Amino acid sequence: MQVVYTPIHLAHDIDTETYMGVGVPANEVAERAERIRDALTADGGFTFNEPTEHGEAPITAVHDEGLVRFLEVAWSELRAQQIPRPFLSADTYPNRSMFEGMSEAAIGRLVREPRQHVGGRAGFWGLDSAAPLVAGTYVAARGAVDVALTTVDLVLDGGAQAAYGLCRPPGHHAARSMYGGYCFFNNAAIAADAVAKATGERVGIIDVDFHHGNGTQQIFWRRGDVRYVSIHADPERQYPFFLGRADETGEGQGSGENLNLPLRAGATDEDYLVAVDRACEALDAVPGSVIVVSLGFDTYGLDPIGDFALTTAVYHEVGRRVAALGRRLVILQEGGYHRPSLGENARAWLRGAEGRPFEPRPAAGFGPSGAVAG
Ligand code: SP5
Ligand code: ZN
Repeated sequence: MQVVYTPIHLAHDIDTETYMGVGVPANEVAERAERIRDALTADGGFTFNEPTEHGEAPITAVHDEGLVRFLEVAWSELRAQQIPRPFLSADTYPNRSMFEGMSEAAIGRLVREPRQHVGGRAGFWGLDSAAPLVAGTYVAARGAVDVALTTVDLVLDGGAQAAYGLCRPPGHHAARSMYGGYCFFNNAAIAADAVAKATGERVGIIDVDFHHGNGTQQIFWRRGDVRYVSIHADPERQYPFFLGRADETGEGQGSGENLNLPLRAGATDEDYLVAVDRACEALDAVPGSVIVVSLGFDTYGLDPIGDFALTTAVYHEVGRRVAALGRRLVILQEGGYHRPSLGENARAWLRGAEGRPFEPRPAAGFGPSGAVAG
């Protein structure tokens, strides 16, 4: 399988994030992508490509240009304002209750980017305080978009039946006018929009990250040309809390084009495959030749921030079932934070999608049960 990877992601790395106001070891670290790259290299069945630059137009096709400009200057603003922090996170968010009782017109005028304080600007554009922004974040996020769009090129122009973009930072929490959840630009949404425009066909997205892809849902909420289907932890108990429920189905042209399949804590391989079959049914009903996959491994039983119980073996089966739809696949990396298993899990999924046998590597320390060997 063709893979797209760039070391540019290394520019965005951090050892601490904040969780509910306290510094904790960062989850979304550079080691994640390096682990996956190493496992795919060792497998021998993957061909690595460097991304090509695709410019800003495909980004502003789905994101507000103000978000792009903020991310571009946020780090230098933090430094210029002499706020000594190892990373930027917001001061104040515009909680909707701040404007309670005001008209929608008044709220529309008030909720705007404050120009002079970077902590206020970050509050305006940000979803949460757990997406640390550092000196290399913008360059890395632009690199991840180029990885996604080069993966699209391999599928649309290069004739690949499936290709994998090792995107980092991930993207599915980033909305049209918002970053967050370790995400800055929505790689999968940018890719799906590019596919829709290039082919004139409808596009399906299947999001199998542990978390609901609130950003992707928001971007395509009113669009009839992109169907978004997501399997994720019930937002009653997990991030992003305010989107991802089963009754969110889209509006306008997008009515009926959004399908959320929330799962309980402790969801097993069997539970998961039932949801995968429902997701595949919804995608099978959409005409078109390309499906974009938002691929996360935070569904793994040992993931430090997830609460599902999936094993490495099920990833091979999920890849197989998604490929069985017979569409060309643009597979893009999202989350997954149990570093020791990431390479094996990615390898299993991608081998399944390519119709190759599972063949787990017990020497790597993680067997099909997900248990630590030895
Ligand atoms: C792309 C992606 O997977 N983003 C995930 C963002 C999750 N942000 C919230 C992290 C909350 C960590 N909770 C730790 C609970 C430990 N019991
Ligand atoms: Zn996730």
